[in-house]
Order: sequence, then C-alpha cells, then structure tokens
Amino acid sequence: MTEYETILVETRGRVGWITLNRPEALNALNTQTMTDVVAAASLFDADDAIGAIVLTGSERAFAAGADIKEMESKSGLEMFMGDHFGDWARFAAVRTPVIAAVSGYALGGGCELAMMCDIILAADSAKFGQPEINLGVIPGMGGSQRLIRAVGYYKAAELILSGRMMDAAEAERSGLVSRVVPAAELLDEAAKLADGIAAKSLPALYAAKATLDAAMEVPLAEGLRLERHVFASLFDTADQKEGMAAFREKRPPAFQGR
Ligand code: CO8
Repeated sequence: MTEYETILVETRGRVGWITLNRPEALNALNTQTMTDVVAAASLFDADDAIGAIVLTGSERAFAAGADIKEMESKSGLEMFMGDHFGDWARFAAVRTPVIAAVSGYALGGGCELAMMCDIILAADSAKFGQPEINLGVIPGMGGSQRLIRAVGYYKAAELILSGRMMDAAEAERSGLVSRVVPAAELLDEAAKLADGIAAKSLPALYAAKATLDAAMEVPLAEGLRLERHVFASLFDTADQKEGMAAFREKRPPAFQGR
C-alpha cells in the first residue's frame, strides 16, 4: 500500500475514497497534497476494479484553498518555471467518475479542486468561493474558466471580483452543486451515489465522462459527432448486450466492465 502524507486512502467495494487530511491548515492544498491526490487518483484510475472515486475533506473544510504560506514568498518566475500546481491537470484528466463530497469551506483552490470533479455533493454547511482577490491574486487552478461554465458569467464575475462566499443553497441554485444534504448524511449519500455509479458498465462510464468533458470544450456539432461515434462504439461491448438483455428479461444487469 502506498504511503501518503496529506491524504487518507481507502477502497470500499468498487469505490476509491480519498480524504484530504491536513486538519491543521483546513486542508490547504500544498505541493505534497497535489502529489498525493494525483498519485492516489491515478492508481484508482488504472484499476478496473474501481468504478468511482470520492474526494472529500473534513467536516470543517473540504479545502480552504491553495496553501498561502507555501506560495507567499515565491516570485512570478518561480511560479511559472516550477509550473506550480500544474499537475492538478492529471487529476482532472482521470477517466473514472469522481464525486466531490464537500463539507465546510471549499475556497480558492478548494473550490477549483471540487470543480475538477464530475459531481459536487454538498453538505448544508458547505461554503464555496474564490477569495483570491482578497490576497491580491486571481484563481489559478481553473476557477476563472470552470466557474463561468458552471454558474454563468455574471455570477462567476461577482464571486471572483468580490471574493464573496456562497452557501450550499446558493451554490445549488447556481448549478455548481448537484445536491445539498444534511452535513451528518454527506458521506453516506456520497457512498450511495458512488456505489450506484460504480456498479454500471465501466466502458460506458468512461465514455459518458469523455463526452461530458468534450461538451465543455468543443463546438456543438463536433460534440454531437463525437457522441454518435462513442455511442456506436459501446455496441461492441459485452456490457451493452448484457444491459439490453437484462432489460428485456426484466432483471438487473450484471456488468463485467468489457
Ligand atoms: N493556506 C494556508 N493555511 C491556511 C489556509 C490556506 N489557504 N486556510 C487556512 N489556513 C490555516 C490558517 O492559517 C490557520 O493556521 P494557524 O492556526 O497556524 O494560524 C488554520 O488553517 C485555521 O484557519 P483559521 O484560523 O483562519 O480558521 P477560521 O475558522 O478563522 O477561518 C477561513 C477559516 C475563513 C477559511 C480562513 O482560514 C481563510 O480565509 N482561509 C484562506 C482562504 C483563501 O484565501 N483561500 C484561497 C487561497 S489562494 C488559492 O487557493 C489560489 C489557488 C490557485 C493556485 C494555483 C497555483 C498555480
């Protein structure tokens, strides 16, 4: 089992769980956290026995941002040449569906990390925001791009320019969060959702995620073309035959991931 410094990692059934674990810093994301999360997510992603990943934090904080104390003294050249935090792109690129289970603060890089996931489930205690403007900087892990796609230009502009936090209800109304649940039920709800997803056909999950990702980037006609090709390609899987036979035979499908 790989050793990690800043996260806890566990496999439960077909779900890989990653828990950010720097309580002394409200799970602020330093370079080691990035290394740990990317390594753990990559291992889960390479494992066909894993059909979903849950990323969570503590009750008080999902993550209160990038680690300000680690960044404070760096020069622009150091940030640029060190590609500081660039490796998070590898986390965003995992093919396995990832659920962010957010309780407490998801600020700055914490909000941006949640937005690298496919689904954001929030406790009613969750608080989202991009407060970088208060530090004399701007979002640097995707916030200025992904938040607009999630909540629209004007809401994103208000949040990024003012640094204001929004609560879970506002985040749900805005479309950032798929569902808000009582804080005490967050992990159970995340487990239920993840177990359900992980029981589906793995090739279909990868395909669905790939087309969802493409929708964020490509023009409609190109996205529709991709969707048609990917849809057709799934008819070469045993899982498609099983899924449709199970429907006809009125029984639950038993997917094999091929
Ligand atoms: N970095 C480092 N340490 C932190 C951070 C952080 N982001 N957030 C909290 N901590 C530490 C505090 O310093 C404190 O440590 P100590 O006890 O040693 O003083 C401990 O966590 C507890 O925090 P507080 O005492 O402040 O707790 P409160 O309950 O009073 O306040 C808040 C909670 C409101 C969340 C407050 O801690 C806060 O405002 N934190 C900073 C939030 C923030 O500004 N986040 C954005 C950071 S910048 C960023 O994310 C940029 C991302 C892009 C980087 C890309 C690089 C290329």
